[in-house]
This record gives sequence, C-alpha cells and structure tokens, in this order.
Amino acid sequence: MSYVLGIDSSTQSCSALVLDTESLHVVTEAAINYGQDLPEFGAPNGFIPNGKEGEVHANPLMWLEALDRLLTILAAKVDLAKVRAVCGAGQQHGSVYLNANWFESLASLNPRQGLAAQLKSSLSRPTSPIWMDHSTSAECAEITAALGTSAAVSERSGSFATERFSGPQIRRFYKREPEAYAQTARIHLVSSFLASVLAGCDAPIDTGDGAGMNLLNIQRRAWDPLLMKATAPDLDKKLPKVVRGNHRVGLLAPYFQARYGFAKDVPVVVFTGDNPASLVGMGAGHSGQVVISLGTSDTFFAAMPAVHVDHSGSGHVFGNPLGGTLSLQCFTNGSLAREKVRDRFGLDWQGFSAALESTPVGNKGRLMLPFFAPETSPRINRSEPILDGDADFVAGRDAAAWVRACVEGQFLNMLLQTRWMHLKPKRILLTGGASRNDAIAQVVADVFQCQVERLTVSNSVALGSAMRAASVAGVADLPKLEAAFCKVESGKGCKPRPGCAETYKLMLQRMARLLRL
Ligand code: XUL
Repeated sequence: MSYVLGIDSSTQSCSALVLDTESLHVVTEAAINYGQDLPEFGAPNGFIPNGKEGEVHANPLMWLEALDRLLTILAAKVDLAKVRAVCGAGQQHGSVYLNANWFESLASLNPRQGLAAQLKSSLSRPTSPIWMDHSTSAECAEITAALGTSAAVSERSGSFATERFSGPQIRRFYKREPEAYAQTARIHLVSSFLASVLAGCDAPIDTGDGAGMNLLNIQRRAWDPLLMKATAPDLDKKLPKVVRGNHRVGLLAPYFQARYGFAKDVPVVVFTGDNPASLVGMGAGHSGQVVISLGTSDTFFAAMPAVHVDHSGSGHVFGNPLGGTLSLQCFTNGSLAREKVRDRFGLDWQGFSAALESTPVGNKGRLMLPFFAPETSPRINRSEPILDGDADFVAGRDAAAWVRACVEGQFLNMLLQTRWMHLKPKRILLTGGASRNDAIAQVVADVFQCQVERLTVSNSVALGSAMRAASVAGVADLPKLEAAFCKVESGKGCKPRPGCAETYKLMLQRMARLLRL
C-alpha cells in the first residue's frame, strides 16, 4: 500500500489527511484545534488576543506542538510506515524568525523530547506575525516610496505593498527591534518552517507562498534585490532559497521515524501556502477554470498561464505549485452581506432563495453595490450599500428586490474586479457554504455566462498537499488523483440561461459608472 500524507497548518488548527494512492481513498483524517486542544498557548482562535496597533501574532511553538500531537493521533490510527511521501501547506504570509542555533538544532532532533522544547532556543523572535496582522501601514508606504509607486511594487511582486504580507512585517520587526533582527539568521514562512522541521534541514520557500511576501519577483520567480533592499538589510542572507513546487526538500528526519514509526527514505516535498494548495486540492491547478469560494468573505481564484497584475491593487498573484501563477481576489462582503440582507427582512435561507427565484434577471433595473462593511475589492470604506433604482427599492421596502440586488451586485462586482486576470473560463467551480444554494449558483452562471459546477471536496488544503506529495515524489500521477478526489456533484451543474448576457452587460456598465471605474 502506498500512502501519502498531507498537512494543513492553518490559522485555527493543524489538520492532516492520509491518502491511499492505490485504492484511491482517504484512509484517515485528524486535526488539532489550537484553542481547544492546546489551551496552554492562550490562543483561543489561533492567535494571541488583544494585539496592539493592529498586531496579530501567534506562537510558532504552538504550531510545532500541534504537529507532534497530530502525528501522535495519526500513528494511533494508521501504520505510518506505509507513508511514501509527505507534503503540506501553511497559512500564508506568517513569518518565523530564527537565530544561528536553528540549523544545528534541526539536524539533531532528539525523539525523546518534543519539537517545541527542542526548537524554543532557536527563535530570535518569540512570536510570529500572521496574515490577520494589519500593523504595517507605515512600512507599506516606505516600501512603496522606495520603489517609486504602488504599480512598481505590484509589477515586481504581484501585489501592492500589503499590510499582512511578510515583507512589510519583516520591516516593522527590523525597525522596532534592530538587535533581535540582527540576531536573526533565517526568516521562514509558516510553510517552510514546518517543512524544515519535517526534513530536519533548512527548507526553501516555494514560489506559491513566496509570492505572498512582497519580496519575490513574480516574473523571474526569484528574490527581488530592489524589494529586499527596500524592506530590510541583509535579507539575501536571511531568506532561504526559493524553488518551484516540484522540489523535494529532503527525507523525513530520523526523529519522525523513531517517534511515529515512519519508514526510512520518505521524501518531504516543498510546502506551499494554503491557497495554492487548495487550488491543487480542488483540481483547479490547470488554467481554464475558476474557483469561487463562498464563505464569510468570497474568494475568486484561478490558475494562470501568464502573469497579469492588478493595477487597482486589490488582487494578488501567487505562484501555482503546478507551474505558472495563481491569481486571487478576495471580497470582504461575502456571506457577511448576504446575511445582512437576510436578517434585515427577517428571512431564513429558504426565504432568501425563494426571493431570488421569484425575481427576474436584471431585477427590473435595480442595482446594489453590496458593501455593508469596508470592502477590499474595490478598496472602499462603507457600512451601507450603494443603491440605484426605484424609490421603493432605494428606501429598502422591497425584500425580494434587495435579495436579488445583493446577489447580482456581488457577482457583477466580482466580474468587474477580476477583469485584470483576462480570463475566459470554461467552467466555474463553486465551493464553500453558500455554494449549495441553487439560486445563487444560477446567478453566478448567468452573470459570468459560464457553466457552474459544485465541488464535493472538503479539506482541500490537506488534500492538495497529499496530492502534491504523491505526484512530486512519483508515488502516483496527478490526473489519476484528480479524477478520484476532485469530483463535482453530478446533476448539480448550472448553465447560463439564454437572454441574460445583454442585460448583465448593461448592468456592468452602470456598476462601473457608480464605482467610477
Ligand atoms: C491570503 C490570506 C489568507 C491566509 C490564511 O492572502 O491572507 O487566505 O492564507 O488562510
């Protein structure tokens, strides 16, 4: 039997999935929730509460302890000696700061002690800023000024200087704690930190996750000297190497064989960020399809053969672990906005769907820019939607019209804001909680004029990681795994209905005018 192990070190938990690549089934899954299972770290939601000035940090030792606990659970459930390759993914942008002890400690991990106890003295900074941190406005402005313009930063790095990205975070650390920065011999991402530990040697960063740092040149997929210089001194020495997604870091360290019963000679494949891993786990790593994930925020992402950057600054280009790049756009007003409308009119989800179904395409000309909270795409600071239509609609007296206006507005805005990607998808894969709603899925098909399918995959980050482990290590072919694991729900596809293309084209123009695009 040929098992592969995929690990997902995310914001609130660390989870894992073991696949059998011969019988093509999920052998087992397990998860450690930081808040519930590791209360001693004082991070009920995965980060240290009450950070000042927008700081959101987590303790990297918590991630190590979670890895040990996770493997303990897995070892009790399955024979880990059958695992032939390991790969994983981390929450993007989080950075880990290590001193010169790191290299030696990694190479000599003792199976009689846990990882956290052994690597504690390797940290040059006790906590790690994570993607929720927004304390670096000043540093973003400084990096932008050094490069000249925001466009110059995004042409190079694939994104404007962005508060949560690792480069601005590194700069803040350098400015505030220059001595600790000088003691830092290595800066890792969450992904490369964990891959290093598993391989027992300092691991590279992959282009998928590296592109979330404002330090990687997205065209050349190599560290960018100008961006490094604008960020902090000596980064050429402090950053690990950067490699593509098909790289093997090394073999699983003896620590894991002795402690959890893994075999010798198990390759560790370079880790990536959670979003790039999820692209693979959804079977969307090849260009021609788009994933729309409907969650608290909605996310739109797609594998791209060529690099295009968003000159308005709200979209991002990351690397695709399968080659090429991954474009990603996040919409803060996702379920948040849909719930606001539902609650405003005292509806449940059934009532919400019925309202959507009872109203015509184009909503008789009523249009909503559904920004109930500050939005990232486009960058706009609002707490009420922008409305354009008849008096009843604008006064908020027509529940059904509001429901349709909210959903149509969300996807028209999504179409408008993702134009920079120059996509003509053959199909849209819908995932996340609201993707089960048929009426919403139909609006997506109508607005985008594209076939929509619903994905059955859950835990796509760990699944994508296990699939990468298998394919890079030569245990199983990716197409075989995609066919087995990345299925769409049969009979749940939606085709665009005839006659809506012209209506939505005109509405899109109106929306662009309202947004002054
Ligand atoms: C992406 C982002 C988050 C994190 C955490 O830019 O900040 O999706 O990867 O999941």
